[in-house]
Amino acid sequence: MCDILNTINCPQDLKELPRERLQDLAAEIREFLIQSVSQTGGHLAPNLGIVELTLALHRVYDSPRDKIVWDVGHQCYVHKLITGRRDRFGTLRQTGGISGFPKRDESEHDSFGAGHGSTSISAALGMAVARDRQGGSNRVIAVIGDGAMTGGLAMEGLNQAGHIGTDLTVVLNDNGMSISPNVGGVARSLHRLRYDRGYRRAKEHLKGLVTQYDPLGVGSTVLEVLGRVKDGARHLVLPGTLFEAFGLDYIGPVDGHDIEELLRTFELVHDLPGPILVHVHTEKGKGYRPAESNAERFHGVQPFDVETGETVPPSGPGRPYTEIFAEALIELAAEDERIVAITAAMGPGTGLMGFAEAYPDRFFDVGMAEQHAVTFAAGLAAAGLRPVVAIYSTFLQRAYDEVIHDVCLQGLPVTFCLDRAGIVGADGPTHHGVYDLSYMRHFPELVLMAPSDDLEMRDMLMTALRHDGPAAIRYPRSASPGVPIDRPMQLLPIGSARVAREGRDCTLLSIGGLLQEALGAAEILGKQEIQAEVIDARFAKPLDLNTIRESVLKTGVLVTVEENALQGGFGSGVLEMLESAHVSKLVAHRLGLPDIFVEHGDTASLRRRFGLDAASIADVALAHLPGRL
Ligand SMILES: Cc1ncc(C[n+]2csc(CCOP(=O)(O)OP(=O)(O)O)c2C)c(N)n1
Repeated sequence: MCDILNTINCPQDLKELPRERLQDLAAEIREFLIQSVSQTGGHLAPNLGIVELTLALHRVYDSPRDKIVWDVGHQCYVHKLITGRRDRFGTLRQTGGISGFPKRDESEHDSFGAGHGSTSISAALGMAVARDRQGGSNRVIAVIGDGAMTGGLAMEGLNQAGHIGTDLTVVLNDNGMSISPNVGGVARSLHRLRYDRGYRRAKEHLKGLVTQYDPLGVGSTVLEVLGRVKDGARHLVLPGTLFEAFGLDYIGPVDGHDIEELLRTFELVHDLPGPILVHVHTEKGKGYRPAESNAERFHGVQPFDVETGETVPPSGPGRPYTEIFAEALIELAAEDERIVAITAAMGPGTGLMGFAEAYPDRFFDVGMAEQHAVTFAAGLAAAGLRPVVAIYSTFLQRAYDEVIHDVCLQGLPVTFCLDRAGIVGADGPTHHGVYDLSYMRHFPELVLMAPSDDLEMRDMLMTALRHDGPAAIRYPRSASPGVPIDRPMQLLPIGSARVAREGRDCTLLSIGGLLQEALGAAEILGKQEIQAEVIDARFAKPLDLNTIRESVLKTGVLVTVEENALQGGFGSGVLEMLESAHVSKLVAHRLGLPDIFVEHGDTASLRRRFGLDAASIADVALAHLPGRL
């Protein structure tokens, strides 16, 4: 089935393959990807769409000497397959296995790590400038999707690339989709380019022009001649003016599933000087019908049945916090017209599509532009609305300054809903949301919360939206404990913790979803006649000094539990507070994530590894009891 693919162990093997066999190889790769990702889960649709493009790049360019920089990096599976990782592909995203993203320490062909979007042009430009300074002659190619192109960072990269003018190729992989259909002015103009009949007529006209310039048909394709046609003629017919305004030469659009056209294009571009943008049209999910008809669902997918495309729904009592948040938001929005919701290209992931349907004119997808999302929200709040910015914890890192400078410093009532806080599992270190307690805890004015169950999630959202200032709620990817929603939402007193279980021997103080583990630890300790007091902090800021002080003065032993980096995290905050309050007679231990980047893998195993499960918490508490130290 994979007769050709099995012979490709490095890009050189690909170069030696007869050109006419490349299309067959593409078909084998698609089949391989569908089968393999159906077992491991992963980013299927983006990879199915980029098979021919990846083959053409590796055929024409000379990796690792030439640098191919993947934007976001979720579309690097084909690249991994042909750069020596086919045999390990079954371990994709599994504990100890290969990563779902490019990683510099995984292969010399992964020239730059990624996971977050819009970085490729800046990184590739850096490599190009370093090459120039070192007298090198290698080529540098950034491959960026139309979704990632909506991020400001991409525009900043283009701006400098045009200014510097060095040799750099930007390949725009345009499939009309971010995770959902792409949005915004750039997307609209790319869309027009794809479907506008006037444009297509103009392209035909160009063919005529080409014949005039090239009557003998020496270079027979439009693209070959484009490189030689005078600028003026090109401007007449090609609406690549956005990129040309930045100072890049524009070539395209090219059919991204026509391997011959791709090869001819890159063979031409390979030797052209200066910064060039090659615009490639692809279809997300190409070659697998369920993914073609629902590219959004197959953008990133859990293991699925190849025949039907169905995934196995997660089992267990709880529900995703995302869902609980989304329902509560719709309820609250019904009573308060000032509430509006913002996503940065993550409508489905953040659960906001129901809100978008219920209140289409109160929903804003701003593209992959977290910084803009936050300052846009600040503007909305400054003018009287109550914006909710729903962003994954890891992506809000992008907007650190905007949260401080535009929101908190002005005390504006923006609610940040940080989904996927904590360990996220298979996506790994670029996506774990394990820094937000650290990076938000020191913002004056901000109220920072984390729910431990379904009811708290709802109460916190109401509390945030009624608070006359900035507030943030961080919640995990893992399911809630499934507490029945049997009462209306309630306002929580700002900065109030809750004693979840009384005890006298030690205090287990947890924030967020790990409360269940802390309660589990208390059960284990109870069997050994040790009475642990368990406190659900609820607020990481402001902290509840009275409740915490009272408990530790009683027990003398404190264990803090958080799914966040220990550095500057929740536990650090508690110890700082106790020190300021001169509570010094206690034995304290902080549980959380150590000062390393946590790899990808199964969430439960990662929690165990870092001591965040009930048994480990109980062990730590035991070890710190008087007489046991
Ligand atoms: C800064 C940032 N925001 C959001 C995301 C989540 N995300 C991952 S892929 C993606 C869409 C990418 O679309 P595009 O660049 O067009 O690539 P395609 O999947 O279409 O190949 C988004 C929004 C991210 N990775 N990084």
